[in-house]
Amino acid sequence: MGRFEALSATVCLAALLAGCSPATDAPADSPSDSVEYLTARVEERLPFDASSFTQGLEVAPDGNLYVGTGMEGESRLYVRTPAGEELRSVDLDPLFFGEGITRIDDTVWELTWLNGTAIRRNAATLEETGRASYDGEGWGVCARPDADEVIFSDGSAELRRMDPRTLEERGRFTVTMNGRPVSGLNELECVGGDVYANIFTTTDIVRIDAETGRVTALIDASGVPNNAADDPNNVLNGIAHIPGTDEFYLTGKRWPDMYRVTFAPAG
Ligand SMILES: [Ca+2]
Repeated sequence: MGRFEALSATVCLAALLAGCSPATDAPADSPSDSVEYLTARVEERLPFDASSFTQGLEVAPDGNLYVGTGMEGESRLYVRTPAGEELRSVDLDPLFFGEGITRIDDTVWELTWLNGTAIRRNAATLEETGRASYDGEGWGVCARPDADEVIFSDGSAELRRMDPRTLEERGRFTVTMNGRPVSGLNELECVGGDVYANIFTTTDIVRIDAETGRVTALIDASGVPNNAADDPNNVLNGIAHIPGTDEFYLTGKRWPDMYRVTFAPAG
């Protein structure tokens, strides 16, 4: 989701939880999930790009980052080092509003928000190699090569499973915590059997079981400094797992910083 108009439709998960006690507030016919409560701890601050309306963030096997950005006329996909050196960049069609990105094998996909179009590119050169269509809005995307699927978000509580080569939809599932749908699922990150998702406009991240859709952890990232200009659009958005570690990068829309973080038990 690119713009701020939909804010009123979203729910702060933390606020929702504040009124809930485990088990007793869950609907009678739904299970009480075992949810871990974690906190994002900053290990290192790295430079980012205050002009990037960040919508997608992923680390390549060589440790460099793919970044997808939004806004019509400004959207692009670029590759940079963790230290901030930009290695290559391609602009989207100025009519497109770029959204989530993910890499699988030698392909990078970039979604668009309201255009119903995903751009497929060569992961090394970023040259366009094709396009795919999908229904509705495109928000976040992440690849699960071991499951031969791509997970796709549209801002609702539903995630889609798609063919990683064609983005043909195979099915949908609802993300729930203690039986309640969790809406506003935005930028995604697939790690093994888990899908991590930013919750739109909040500093909450959920870890979702990719098979059942149940939330297994709620991660409080409110302690990660947001040094972006004072604009309600400039929220946390961007989570990328660092391969071979238990660490992640977090950033946001027009954030001048990116943070290497770990997720530790809260308290
Ligand atoms: Ca990501």
